[in-house]
Amino acid sequence: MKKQWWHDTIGYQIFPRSFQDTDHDGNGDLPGVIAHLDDLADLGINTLWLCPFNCSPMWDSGYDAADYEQVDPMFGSLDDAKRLIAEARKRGIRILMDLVLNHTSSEHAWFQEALKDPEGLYGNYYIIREGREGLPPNRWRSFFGGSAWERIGDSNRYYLHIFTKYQPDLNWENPKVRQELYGMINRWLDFGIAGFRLDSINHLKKDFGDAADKGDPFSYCTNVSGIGDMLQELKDRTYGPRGAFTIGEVNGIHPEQLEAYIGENGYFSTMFDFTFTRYRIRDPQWAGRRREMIRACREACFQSQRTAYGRALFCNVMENHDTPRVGERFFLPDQIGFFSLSMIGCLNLFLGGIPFLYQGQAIGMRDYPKAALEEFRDFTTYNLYRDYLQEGMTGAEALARINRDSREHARTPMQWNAEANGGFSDKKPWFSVNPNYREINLEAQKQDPASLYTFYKAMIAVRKREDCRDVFLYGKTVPMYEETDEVIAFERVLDGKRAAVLCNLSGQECFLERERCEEPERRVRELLLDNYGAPAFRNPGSSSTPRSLAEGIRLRPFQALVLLCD
Ligand code: ISL
Repeated sequence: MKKQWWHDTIGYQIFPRSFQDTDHDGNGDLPGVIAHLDDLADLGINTLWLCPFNCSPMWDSGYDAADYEQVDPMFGSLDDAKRLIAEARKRGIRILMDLVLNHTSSEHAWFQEALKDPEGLYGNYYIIREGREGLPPNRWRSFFGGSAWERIGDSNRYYLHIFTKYQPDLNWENPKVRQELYGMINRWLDFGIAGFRLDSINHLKKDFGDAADKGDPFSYCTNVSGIGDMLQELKDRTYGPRGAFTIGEVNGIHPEQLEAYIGENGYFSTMFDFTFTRYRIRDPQWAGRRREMIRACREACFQSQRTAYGRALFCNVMENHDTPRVGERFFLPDQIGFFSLSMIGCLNLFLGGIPFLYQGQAIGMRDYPKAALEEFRDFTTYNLYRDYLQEGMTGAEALARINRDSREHARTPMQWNAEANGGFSDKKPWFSVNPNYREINLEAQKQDPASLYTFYKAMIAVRKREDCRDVFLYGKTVPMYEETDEVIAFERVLDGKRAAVLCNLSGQECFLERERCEEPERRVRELLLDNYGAPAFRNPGSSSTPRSLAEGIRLRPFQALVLLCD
């Protein structure tokens, strides 16, 4: 695979509104990111993806841009953005922006003009259609519940919004729209942005045929035939010629499309592998079936690895701003702690591909259930609550469902220390801080040689080691011990160099028997990591370090071993 400058990425996603408040308004801001660049460099991070910080009414946390080229005053100014880029660069850190091209805010000037004159120039910047006898143009649904059409005043016209009604879809069939957006993207590249995470990017093209009647209710707007031409033009007219780093948020493409999307000449540098964000032990389908869930997740994970090997690099994530925290998704409540979280972190760092962490993941931040609906802040939470009531749930049942699945668990303010509000703000935070900040915070863990943060630092240091980096980035992933339940184990193999990653996802000890090892003669040359091996998380020559896989390996509950092998 041809080497690219961004192949050394150790990424970190920041949800700016919940990162650090420095101007005493209860909201995180860009100077707050600057204030913690040393912390991020200390962890070993070299790439930051910031969720949107453009002007926005914040109906969808900034994924509703009212002005693509201004920084929302909540987050600061363009000067702050410039300073962030400069200060990050001094620490070897590059900044990616979150680019939301599928839709704008309903408060964007273009949309306001479209409402005034739906037949005019800006009316064709959006997707406005005639209704049918007082009904929407068709039965398309929004990802966030309800119809995908919103009526314009008391006219018979409707506009399309595949997300909230505050996010009208842009008409990507209109070359003027594409022209406007390309200009904006190139100006951000001129500004010093190193690349982009491209939001909802596989929804740009809509199928106005009879798509609504196909199986998947979202087939009308997901990976619609012909979208490749749009994505190719987007790349050719903006980040492609600059060699910028791009991460596509893409769901549901077929393996044979992978090359077109993220191959050497793909539309994007990489795209997220959402495998591990899709499995949730609290989903009814997995209730009481954790063993089966892990088996399904392992199969999907190895399938991704096989699909990508030698062709492309996925971007591996365990958490993001759209999912509950990984601890609550994979473990029973009494299992969530240092060992389970450090073990699952090994899968984030040592599977093939580009690793991205989410803010709070490296210190083990947790879900924060709410006692009342009013404590939630996400508009989509209220949409979902309304839908659950319409489905016949009681208020308590709907609230319980929201607490089980809400993406807002990942949006509680970052827990920096044991001071008020976890050190996030000296004013009332826009969203309540998890009260466990007194026990779970960065300051405490930085001092603790046996903390999750220290283990993440150790993992990243191993990931970046000169003699290991290429194995973990490009190496073939060869599954191991696949018959052993609740274990995800594999070798990474490149040019004869081998690293075994052995993760016990169960709360019981397990034994990896020689007979089940395809390469029993594999000798262990170095113990790279052992989450039971604090403080150095590796204890060369200790009794627990196997000398060869042939001996069979005993894994303690939630133990993770990373072994360099001959
Ligand atoms: O395609 C999907 C499911 O198959 C959805 O996951 C969809 O792609 C996803 O919800 C898009 O999420 C992104 O865009 C949203 C925003 O609310 C999310 O936070 C962002 O990650 C609208 O901009």
